Amino acid sequence: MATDKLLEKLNEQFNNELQSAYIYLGMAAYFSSENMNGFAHFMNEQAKEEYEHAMKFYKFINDMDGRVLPQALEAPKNDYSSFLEAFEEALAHEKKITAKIYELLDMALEEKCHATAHFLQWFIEEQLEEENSIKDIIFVLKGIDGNFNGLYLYDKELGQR
Ligand code: OFO
Repeated sequence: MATDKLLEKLNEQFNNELQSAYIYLGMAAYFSSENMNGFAHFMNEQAKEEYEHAMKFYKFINDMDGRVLPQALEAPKNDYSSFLEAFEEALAHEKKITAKIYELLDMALEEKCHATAHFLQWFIEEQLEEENSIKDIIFVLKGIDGNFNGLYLYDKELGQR
């Protein structure tokens, strides 16, 4: 059974996932305002995934007889100097989230809570995938180097997500 300390940390992560959704929604709104619907679609899908991640924590906290405590979210940034900047910030954010998942796993292992350690395995893989998919986009955006034609074509590709 999870300790109160571990349940509190799981709750924190539930809120972090919602905050991630909100950050990506802010980025989607920025891309929409730039008339790049493929980029906006990509970020809206990302926001939906983050909500699903939060709901995995929601279910798990309940399964562990804890109580989910939603907290206030911070207003996300809604303007960026470039598309590259937005994705670089997304990568920096995901790295922070990965570190939080690792901390959570460290705590679960310290407390010998195998159910939590097992639950977190999915997130360890997911973080690796997310970081890598953002790195791929950053690579392409660096190549495009702000060129409108390049962005326009890449927008069509990201719209396929
Ligand atoms: Fe939930 O993976 Fe991103 O933050």
